Amino acid sequence: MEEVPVGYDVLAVNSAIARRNRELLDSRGITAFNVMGAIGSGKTILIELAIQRLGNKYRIGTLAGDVVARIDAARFERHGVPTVGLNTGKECHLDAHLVEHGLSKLPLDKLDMVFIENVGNLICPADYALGEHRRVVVVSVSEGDDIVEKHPVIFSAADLVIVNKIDIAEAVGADADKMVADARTINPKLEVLKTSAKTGDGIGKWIEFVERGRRG
Ligand SMILES: Nc1nc2c(ncn2[C@@H]2O[C@H](COP(=O)(O)OP(=O)(O)OP(=O)(O)O)[C@@H](O)[C@H]2O)c(=O)[nH]1
Ligand SMILES: [Mg+2]
Repeated sequence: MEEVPVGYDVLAVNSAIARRNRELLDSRGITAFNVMGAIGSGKTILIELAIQRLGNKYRIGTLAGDVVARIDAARFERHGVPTVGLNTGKECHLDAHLVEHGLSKLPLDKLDMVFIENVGNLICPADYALGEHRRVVVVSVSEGDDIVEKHPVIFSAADLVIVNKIDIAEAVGADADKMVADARTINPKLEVLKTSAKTGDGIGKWIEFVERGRRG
């Protein structure tokens, strides 16, 4: 049987474009955060809180990744920040090419930070570098407290893991400390925070991470 030649390595091409994105961001002095995580875990609200608390100190832009629609993009726009919505169609992750397109539409000369909200899931985004400087993974207690140990790959390459919605941990019978311990077992270098975007618990530490993560 004839073998079908594979024209190119998709991940290698992605990595090359990611490097180009990174060079572009570096040349403008912009720090980019790739915010990945489970569907509905709180990615958008955590970025909104960062915009609210840091928007008068840093010039922030956003890229809002979604399969379809621009609901999250509209949420960011309500804070008055430059935003580009990126629809992936059927794909379950952003890739560097889509981000390159998004960056070309942001006023990069007028920005200090870009938050990139990835598509909500814990599997596909892990393989696709976007050119970001910091990788954040958000999970919440409502996914069940075994969600971290079930998806080790995405946590192994993260800088920060946020276990969100701790205000409802008891109601959903989840042990947030177990989730924190699981993340640390996968990657002992990880920073791990417990937060509630509803009560404000731990949000100060998320903001501190963003400020520390900003390149000098
Ligand atoms: N109780 C509680 N609800 C929260 C918390 N954080 C977010 N939510 C709610 O969870 C829902 C999802 O929050 P989003 O910020 O939209 O989550 P997301 O990860 O961006 O969702 P997708 O982009 O759809 O994957 C919303 O109804 C939020 O109000 C929290 O800390 N506690
Ligand atoms: Mg969202």
